[in-house]
Amino acid sequence: MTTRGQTQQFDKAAFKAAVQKHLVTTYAQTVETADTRSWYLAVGRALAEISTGSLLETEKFVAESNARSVNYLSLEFLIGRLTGNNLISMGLYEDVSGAVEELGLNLSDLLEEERDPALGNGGLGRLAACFMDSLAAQEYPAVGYGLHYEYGLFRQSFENGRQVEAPDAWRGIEGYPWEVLRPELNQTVGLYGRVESYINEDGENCRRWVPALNVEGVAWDLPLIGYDNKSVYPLRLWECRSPAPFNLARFNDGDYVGAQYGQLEAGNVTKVLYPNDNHDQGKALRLMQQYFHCACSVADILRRHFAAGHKIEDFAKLEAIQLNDTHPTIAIPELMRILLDEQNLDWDAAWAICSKTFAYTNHTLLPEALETWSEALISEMLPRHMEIIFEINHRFMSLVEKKWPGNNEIKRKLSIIEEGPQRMVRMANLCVVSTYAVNGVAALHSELVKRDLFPEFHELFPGRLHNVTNGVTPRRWVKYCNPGLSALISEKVGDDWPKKLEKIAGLEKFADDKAFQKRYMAVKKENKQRLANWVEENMGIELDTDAIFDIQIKRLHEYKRQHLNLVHILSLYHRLINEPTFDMHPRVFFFGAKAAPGYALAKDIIFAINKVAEKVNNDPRLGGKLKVVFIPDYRVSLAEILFPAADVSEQISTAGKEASGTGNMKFALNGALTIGTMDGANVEMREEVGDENIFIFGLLVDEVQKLLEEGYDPYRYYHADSLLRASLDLLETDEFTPGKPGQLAAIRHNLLEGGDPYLVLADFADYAKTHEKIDAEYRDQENWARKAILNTALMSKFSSDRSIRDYANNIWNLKPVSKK
Ligand code: DL6
Repeated sequence: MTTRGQTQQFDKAAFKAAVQKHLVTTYAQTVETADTRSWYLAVGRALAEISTGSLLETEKFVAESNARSVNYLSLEFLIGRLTGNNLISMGLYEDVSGAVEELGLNLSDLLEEERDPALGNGGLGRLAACFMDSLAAQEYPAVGYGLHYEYGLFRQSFENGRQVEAPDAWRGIEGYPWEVLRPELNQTVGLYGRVESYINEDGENCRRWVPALNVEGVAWDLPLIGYDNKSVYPLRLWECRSPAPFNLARFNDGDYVGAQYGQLEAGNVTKVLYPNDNHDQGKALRLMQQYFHCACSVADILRRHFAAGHKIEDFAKLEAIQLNDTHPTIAIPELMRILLDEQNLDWDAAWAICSKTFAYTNHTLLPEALETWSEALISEMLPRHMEIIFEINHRFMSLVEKKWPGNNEIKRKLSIIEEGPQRMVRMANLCVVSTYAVNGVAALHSELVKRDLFPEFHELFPGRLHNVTNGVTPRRWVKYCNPGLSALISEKVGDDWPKKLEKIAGLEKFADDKAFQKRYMAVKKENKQRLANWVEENMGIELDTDAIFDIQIKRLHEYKRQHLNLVHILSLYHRLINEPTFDMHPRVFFFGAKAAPGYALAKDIIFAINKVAEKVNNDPRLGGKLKVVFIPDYRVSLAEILFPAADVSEQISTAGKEASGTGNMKFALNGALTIGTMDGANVEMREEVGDENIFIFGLLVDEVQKLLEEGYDPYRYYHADSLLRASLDLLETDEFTPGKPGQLAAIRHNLLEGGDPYLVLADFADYAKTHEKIDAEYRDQENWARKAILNTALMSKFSSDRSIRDYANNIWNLKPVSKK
């Protein structure tokens, strides 16, 4: 019907016919009965026909070119809506817009019908999505491997200010138009059972796993469409099903419910995404998810390898496997098991392949996020894998003994097995021991990985620890979400900046150009209006777009310190009411954040912000100067409205706690000025934009550590600072919860009696002072425009294309393969 790429013509008539065909044959609607959603689905299917064809061609092309590939294993891919972004990558946005107009439809309305595939929690999952986009845009052969969750991250609503969670059936009942089932790729995955010894044909003693239960892995492919090229790679998501529809013996005995047990259990494995962010829950079902994901993915990588005619000995030459955090670590003993027990290699040969295949990305230093699994659980569910882990550890301990003879303390620290009442397997240690490269995600984070998390590993394996600073895709995060700014950039630097972000540096010379400043700020104003309209329509709150739009959007976590932001808002409230001479430029504080359902304090913080919002938004004494908006159900599609509308970006984590952040990059690229600590990628952003174009405050990593070592006393700050005291004390009153004092007291309690583990009070004064500086600087609009333009112009380092090139050159040894 039509194909993609610059050299092919879009066949409008054929496309319209395909849409109408899908409307009738796939969705059983007619032109008369179809609603907007049916039209969106039909358009999606018609487009997916094009991309699926290209995906199959690319698979064949990559296999035939004997190219090395990267396999990106991640339990999360927070891809966001695909249709609009894919249209841009395919170069068909205008054409399809015109085609659907001829069908009497509006493309923007259709795009709004798409539900966000929320297959991730936050930064880690979104990073994986940006990386897939950049791999495809630069034609690095790649397959993304993930899970086909039936329910994505929960939907959030507020009831009387409190978070309420609901299931997120992201595919709808009709299914997701972009995905395609690949039945020929099904895999069988074993679980539980026992390991037996046997003697093979050559008289050798061997071990093999006899699983007690098998489940089936069904592959769904989503297209990863290369921007302005002809490559389409698969994002392969595994769904767990029972291999038999039901137990026939039980069924014949009349036990209809019992007969379906197997099926119900298998379906549970990929039922729902775990809603944890930076927290390890250690639940058996989660381990089953991880193993299921790894078993299907490793088997599929081997299938591709053999199908292309390659030998097992060449596996590490042709395949790199990147582990996105420790969640897919069990892929390491799984590959070893296959090499030893199925490919019949000896240990050294198997280890030589395995240890040259895997690389691991660490995304956090927080101890509670470093995964451990009980040895008992692994032994029960994956008995052969536990044997292999013991053997890896045994050999590793000999290496440690050689390096530090007789030093049991170091052995205890580095061992993959943590001794204690219940022995635990440390997945991060297993990763560092078994991979050829380990990387942190920003320069500061990678230094702390070396210095604080893995110092002995760094000594033992020099050169294994790397840094790859994160990045974001300029296609989704500027071109698609900010069309006004995109047009302006193209006009000044040409229109190839979405794939060569270095080009935006060309804007720097316009930073002082008054006419350009005006146009740049006019775009910002339009974007603020778009957000204000959304807020009015969906939340009934009227906003003034002359106010400073100050935005903090990210998962809710104490270390990210939304409560520091809240205490500052309380201080402004206090001052507006009690200090007659206090003046501030009108400001709207936006929040968007989901709290893990079991994280009580995070939920209390959401409740408090909502209660404060109710009051300040309606308090006539404030003269409209202060507004607070908590956007419900924050997700990628809302992020696409929020990032372009921000004047100020809040990146205020306790120094040393945020590995990188990527929202910080999206904000700055869209011209928001950052208020932030010297944490994560903020440090490198400051290097790029210069100290005068970013608002840095707060304690440095070493100061944080020193203060905690010396014995941090939050009361010291509370007693010394009357504004801080007054602000915190408001949380004890019924000011925001009329007739119910103390409803918000948990936060104050955590910050005072609870010891304030993330040093909110220690950083408050500097934070408040820095906000005053922002207020003063914003009043000079030309000065602000200049800084905002420079932020856009100086962000090219933070393109995920650069991150992927760093991985390709320094870790994966991967070359682009361009499909003509
Ligand atoms: O690297 C992506 C992203 C970073 O930008 C964030 O700073 C970091 O918090 C996040 N880490 C996680 C770890 N989750 N677990 N487990 O989400 O990674």
